[in-house]
Parts: sequence; structure tokens; C-alpha cells
Amino acid sequence: MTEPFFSDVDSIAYEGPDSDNPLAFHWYDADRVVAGATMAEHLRFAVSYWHSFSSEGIDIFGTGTLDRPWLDPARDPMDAAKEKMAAAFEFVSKLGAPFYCFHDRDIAPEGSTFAESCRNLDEMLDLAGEHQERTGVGLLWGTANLFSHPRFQAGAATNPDPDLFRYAAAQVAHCMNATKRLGGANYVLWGGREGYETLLNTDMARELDQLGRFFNLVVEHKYAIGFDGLILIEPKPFEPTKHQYDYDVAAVHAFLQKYGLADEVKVNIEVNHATLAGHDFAHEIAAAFAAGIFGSVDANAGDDRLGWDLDRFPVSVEQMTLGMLELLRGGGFTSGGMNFDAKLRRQSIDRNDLFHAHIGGMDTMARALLAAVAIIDDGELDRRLAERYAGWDGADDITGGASLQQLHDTQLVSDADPTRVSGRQELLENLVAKHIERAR
Ligand code: XLS
Ligand code: NI
Ligand code: NI
Repeated sequence: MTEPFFSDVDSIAYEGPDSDNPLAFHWYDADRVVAGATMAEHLRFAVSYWHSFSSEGIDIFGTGTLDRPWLDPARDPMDAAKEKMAAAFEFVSKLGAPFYCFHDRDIAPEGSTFAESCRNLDEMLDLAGEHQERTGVGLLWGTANLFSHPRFQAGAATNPDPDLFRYAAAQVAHCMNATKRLGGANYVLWGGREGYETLLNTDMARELDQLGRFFNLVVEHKYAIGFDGLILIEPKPFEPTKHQYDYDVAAVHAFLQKYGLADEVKVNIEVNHATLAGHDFAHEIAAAFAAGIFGSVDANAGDDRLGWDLDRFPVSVEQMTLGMLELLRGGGFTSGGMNFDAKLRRQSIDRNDLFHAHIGGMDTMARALLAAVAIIDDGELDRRLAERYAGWDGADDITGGASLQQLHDTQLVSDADPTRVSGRQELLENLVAKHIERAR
């Protein structure tokens, strides 16, 4: 048994909004039932392995600042990976999050050959299985890292080199098998470097076909191995490439339809990616439900003034309430959940900072859940929405079978002038603010 890494903390308990204990939940009460399910069931929190344990706080101007001894390059990579995993499961179980998420290369080091990388991963899977068993922590999703190694400099599925496409396919097959073996609830495909830097060296139509073929292979493999989780694409408009093909929910939906995948693949919506695409988080959730492709959420936040993927922990109850409202209206999660794809700021160098970050994120989401449930229970928002569209009630066909010309001719005769009514945006915003304020 290795020494505890987070030795100051035994577990994070719910103490209620009036508690001043910074190492306790003030809003997230896992077993509390709201709207027919526990908070834990509604929110399905996951800790992301990469930000929390595989990254040491580097930025483009400086090296790591965080205390992550297993990242020391002088260490034996497999010993270090085992120590990292012990710390990760210690953290997630002390926090009381039900899930974690990983990239293959987060949990096992890259080998000098593909076969060695596979062996490393398989060995770490045994250990991960034991940790899951012991702690009760489950896998929300696995994903393959097809972007860090230099071989992926020109993308994976969209790479101009067919050998690289085949390499990436092999890696994804292995990672899907790994995810299934650990009982993963979903499998995620984030584009990584699937996009372009300049059209001068890019055949976009060909690359899109390659990507469509790749995703079809993934779906075929899902059935071949009997994986019953969702396959999720994570939209992102840019970064690292100048233009990413999975730009936003609408672009992904169009892509899935073109390549015959709209019934097979859903989306993992990241808050910060939504804002980078020029959308609100709530917009992307609503767009996904409207298209029938909602899957899961990467919960984080950007910064109003900075246009890159900052991956802060979410702190805005209002932003999250509006997203949660769309989530609940759409029916909530099935196998998806809320993964904190979020990282500590570079100066947050105390071990407990990782708890503070997740406590803040989980409390923010719990408050948002309470506020959204209150808004729905109160019913006024839905009543007003129904009223706004009441004119369509009972209309089976939008035009009643009339053609454009007939609509024209009828209008000419009737000369009806529709009455304008207020959209009441400010009133509705006040209503949301009231519920955020009052929700307990
Ligand atoms: C990067 C993505 C990444 C995915 C997993 O911006 O958010 O972290 O969630 O590959
Ligand atoms: Ni993400
Ligand atoms: Ni991201």
C-alpha cells in the first residue's frame, strides 16, 4: 500500500450552504433527491485524469509548477504510472465523484513500439480494474490520445499519410477494447488535430471523407466487440488547428448525416468549446437535443476576454443554470455525465487546491441543478413558452396544405395584420435570477 498523496483529507462531506469549511460541499449533496433522482444521478460527475494527474501546469511560456512527483522524467515510466494511478483513485474516491475519464496515454506510458504501448496499457488496465473494484469509482469514458505524439502533427484520421490513418485506427481499436474492459459508459472522439492550418496544403473534401470513414470504422468496431456505451464526438472550433472539422454541434450533426452516422454517434459538449465557437453553453445543449444527438458534457469555463481553451473550473451559477435548464428539458443524461475537463491555475500548487477546484465546480453545478429544477417546477417559464406558440396548437401542417402562391392569394384577400406581442425577455431573465437567488 503506497502512502496517501492527499494526506490532509479523508473525504469531502456535504455540510450545507452555511458551513464555512472550505473542504466540504455546500450545495452538492449526493443522495439528496430532486426532481425524481439523486443529485449524484442527475449530475454524474467525473474527474479528468489528464488535467488533474498527467499535467504539471505547463503553459507556452514556462515549465510545470505543480507537485506531481510521478511526472519526473527520471522515473521508471511504469512505476510512475502506477503511483499516479494510486493518487488518482485516492483523489476521486475522497472527493466522492462517481466517475473518472482518461486518454490511453494518461494512464499508461507510450512505448517505443505500438505493441509496447499496447502492453503498457493492458498492464495498467488490470490495475485500474482493481482500483475501480476497491473504490467503486467507474469509468465515464475513455478516449485515445491522437494528438500529443509528433506522429500526429498532421492529424490522425485526416492525415495525408494512409499509414498514419491505419496507425490511428489501430490505437482507437485498442482503446475502445480497453474502455469496454473497464466497463466504460461511453467512448469519446475529440478531433485533436483533425483540421487544418492552411488550405494551401489541404484537400478538405478528401480529409472529410477520411474522417467519415474513420468514424464508421469506430461504429462497426463498437458492434463487433459488443460495447453498449455511446460513441461521442466532442465539437471544438479551433485549437490546436486553425480550423477544426468538428466545429460545433450543428457542424457535427451535418457531418454525421452526410456519413450515415446520425443514429449512431452523439456529442460530448464542452462549455469552453461552445464559447470558442461563439455560442452559449445552453445553445449547444439545446442544439444537440433538437438534433437528437445529445450525449455528455465536459464542464469547464473560459474567460470573457481570452479566446482560447482555458479549461477553468466552472464558477458561474447563471451560465450553468441556463445550460442545466436545457439539459433537464431535454430529459437529462442517459449514459453521459459531467466531466471536469478543467485544470488548476498554474499558481495553485498546494495538493488541496485540486479539492477546492472540484468542490467549487460540483457546488456550482449543484446550485445550477437546484435553480433549474425550481424554474421547471414553478412552471411559469414553460407556461409563457406554451402561450407564445399557442397559435400553432392543433396545426398538423405548418401551412395547412397551402402552397406559397395560395398563402399569397389568401393574404391578399384577408389583408390580416398580425398583432405583435412582447417577447418579455427581461421579465424571463428576472424570473431566472429569482430562482437562482432562492434555490436551496
Ligand atoms: C481538448 C478537449 C480534450 C477532450 C478529450 O480541448 O477538450 O480534453 O475532452 O480528448
Ligand atoms: Ni474536453
Ligand atoms: Ni477542451
